[in-house]
Formats: sequence, structure tokens, C-alpha cells
Amino acid sequence: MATFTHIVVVFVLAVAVLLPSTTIATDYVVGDDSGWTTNYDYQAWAKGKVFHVGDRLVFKYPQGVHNVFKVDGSAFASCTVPSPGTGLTSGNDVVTLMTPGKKWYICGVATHCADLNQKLVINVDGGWAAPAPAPNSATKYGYKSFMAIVVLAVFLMF
Ligand SMILES: [Cu+2]
Repeated sequence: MATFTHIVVVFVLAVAVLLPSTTIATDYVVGDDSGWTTNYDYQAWAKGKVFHVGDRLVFKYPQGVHNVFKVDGSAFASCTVPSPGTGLTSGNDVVTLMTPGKKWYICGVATHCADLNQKLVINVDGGWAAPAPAPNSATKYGYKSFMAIVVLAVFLMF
């Protein structure tokens, strides 16, 4: 009757192997309690935070008062708003950080970006949560190799 115990142990270990790459993602509410608004220092907010692939930005604001456009570096600098309809407008906009690198976001309402500093730039680290192999994935595979050895060891015990 070792079979059932065997299956349970292998299942638990399999979960332990898979879990680290799926649960470390973090949700960041942009601006914390202030949310996505005017006259807020988003550079100060982003400073010291390390964003990883798989993390999520949550833009919170009263619907209709602001919006969120993902732009490139030059549009960020000049506060150039892309065509309407390409922005996020729900007031609770969740953006999953899919790739490493710099990400720029601006508000497209009136001159909120140009005159009232409603703009955010962050840098996303390539991370262990990346779906594709990332430069610093050595620790991930190191951990997985270790767990694979543990699973093998448990197999041999039965
Ligand atoms: Cu705005």
C-alpha cells in the first residue's frame, strides 16, 4: 500500500518545485494610497522598488477623471498621447509586466502629463518569473535541480 503515500509525496514535491516560479509575482498599486493622480511624484514612488517580469501594476483612479497610456520614451518625454481607444480607462487598470526593460505610462487627460506630472517610468528586471529563459535564471534552475534530486531521492526510498 505504498502507492497512495508515494503519489501524495510526489505530488507535494512537484508543487514545491513549481511554486517558486508562479507565486512570487507582486501587485504594485501605483502611488499607493494616492493612486493614479496629478501632482504626485511617481519617480519617488518607483525609486527603490524592483519590478520583475510577472509583477503587476494597478492604476487606481476615479473612472473618467484619468486614464493610462503605455508609451515609448520619446512620447513619455513630450507627453504625446496615443490615439484614443488604445488607453486603459476602467479606473482599476491592471498591467502585467511581460518583458524586461523600461516601461513608460502617462495620463492622456488634458495636460495632466505635461503640466501636472502624471507620468510613470519604471525599469523591469528580467526575473525568475519570466516565461522565457532570462539572463539571471541560474538560481531558478539551481533550485529546480536541487528539488529534482530530492524527488529522485524520495522515489528511491520507496
Ligand atoms: Cu490624469
